[in-house]
Amino acid sequence: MNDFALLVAQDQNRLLPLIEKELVARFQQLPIHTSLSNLQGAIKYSLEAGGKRVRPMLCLLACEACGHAAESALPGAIAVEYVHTYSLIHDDLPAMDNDDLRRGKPSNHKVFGEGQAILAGDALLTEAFAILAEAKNSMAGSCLARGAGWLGMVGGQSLDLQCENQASDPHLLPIVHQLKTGKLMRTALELGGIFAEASSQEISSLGSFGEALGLAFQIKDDLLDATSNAHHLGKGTQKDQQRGKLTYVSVMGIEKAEAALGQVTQDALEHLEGLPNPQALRAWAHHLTKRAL
Ligand code: GRG
Repeated sequence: MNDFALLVAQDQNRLLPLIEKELVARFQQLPIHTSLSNLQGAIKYSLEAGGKRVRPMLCLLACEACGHAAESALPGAIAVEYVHTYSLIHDDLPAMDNDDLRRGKPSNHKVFGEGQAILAGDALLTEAFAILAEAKNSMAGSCLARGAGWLGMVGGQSLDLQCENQASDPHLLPIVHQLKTGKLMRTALELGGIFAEASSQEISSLGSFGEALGLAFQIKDDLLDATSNAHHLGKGTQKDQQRGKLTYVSVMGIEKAEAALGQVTQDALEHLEGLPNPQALRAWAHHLTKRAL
């Protein structure tokens, strides 16, 4: 294990139990009416399906990077993972990417039906804003709305759908990725800074780091989609290629996509200069862009 992987593993051992406990806690109670147990089951199914928890980890580490205890950013970490989980449930639906497999298991709608899957996503999105409202942090609420909404992830998903049905302009590719993946990653980092009560300069640096890291993460995802198999990744592969979707690999080939990944990662790292305690975030940037899953 290299030094970066060791640091990442230490962070995971320390912080993942905290995240896992809080993630399901809000959906653990008995539903008001027993008929709601279907919705509860659909929500818990996706929350407990074993995601990497990259966004909540980065949120907590951003808080520490600004000199605050990670625990203070827990509402932000949970809210961002709820939004991420909703986006994956909706992304797998037949009207979107139509994927039968997610995280090595049947997609939410394959188990619970399309209606329940849509509602599980809706409930997770709503709950994310409830957490931030309960934390009485309106800056956090508007930050999440910007990252998740029509000028962020939802806008990116819309542009992605639009690109599928027309001869796509390769120049749109970084814009789709920046919105679809980069904006929510930016939000995860900014929320850490907001809960740390960091300066606006620090929050902005964290956000720029997050957005660049999101783009790197997506380029890596394109590379993994082109070069791995479904069994290894736990989701369908080469689907982008089959659907004629623009990806970094389809636009520039594997070698240039790898070079772009290196460059964007470097850009991301530069935004960490000047933060009080950036070592953990630096290690995560290296770790995520070298990941095999
Ligand atoms: C449906 C509104 C709406 C948005 C969907 C996130 C997204 C937008 C689509 C998912 C498809 C995709 C490949 C997005 C790029 C971001 C990405 C790599 C998501 C997967 O994130 P991971 O690897 O997932 O962090 P886990 O399973 O580890 O949580």
